[in-house]
Amino acid sequence: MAFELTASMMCADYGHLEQEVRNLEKGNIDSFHIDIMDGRYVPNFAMSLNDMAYIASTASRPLDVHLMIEHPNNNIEIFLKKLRAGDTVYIHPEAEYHPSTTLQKIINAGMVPGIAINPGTSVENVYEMLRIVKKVLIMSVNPGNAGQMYLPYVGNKIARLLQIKLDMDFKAYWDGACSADKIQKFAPMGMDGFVLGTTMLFGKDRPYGDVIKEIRIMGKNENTSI
Ligand code: S6P
Ligand code: MG
Repeated sequence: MAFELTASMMCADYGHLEQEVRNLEKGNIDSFHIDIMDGRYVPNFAMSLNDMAYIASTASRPLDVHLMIEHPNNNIEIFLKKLRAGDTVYIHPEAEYHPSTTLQKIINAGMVPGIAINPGTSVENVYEMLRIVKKVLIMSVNPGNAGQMYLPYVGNKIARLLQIKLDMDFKAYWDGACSADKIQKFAPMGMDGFVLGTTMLFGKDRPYGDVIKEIRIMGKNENTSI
């Protein structure tokens, strides 16, 4: 089953950001994952508006913007006007009083609406929103940092979400500590894509194209059903 690979740009080399974008595109990455943090919703600051806007102006592939900010509804327009139609914007439902209002703003701006589900949030909590969104980002680490350990209790929820997905109109993506065994297990189960960070893609001293090609092959190998 085909699946998408997206590069977590908070892990990229900021001294050569344009070159990083070019090399990733040459290596056939599908999209660029942009982790925006406000130091409140998560205890970190990673990327911000200008980083996102620069990559949007440089990349020809889509952006996948993961907003880890409180009350995105208050200022989401600032982000939306720097993006291109077809880019994805994920919000965290817990960070918003009325997440469906914010999702509607994303839809109205011509972007793809998504929600990110934290490890401690159950599928039931966000169930109605699954009818509105086109993408669900399943956090397999607590949001805020790259280079963390996978939280194994998330595995049960993923299987359930992939089952629900069969009757709804969203795609499911993995975010956090994505390793070879996760791709081998969850791609054949129906996971639509994976965010690649320090675990598999960045800082490996290997051409991105070689790593990406290998990952695409390993995702086809096993056949596991839900
Ligand atoms: C975490 C963030 C993620 C990370 C990604 C890094 O708050 O949402 O997108 O950047 O998980 O990957 P890795 O392999 O370093 O965990
Ligand atoms: Mg992310």
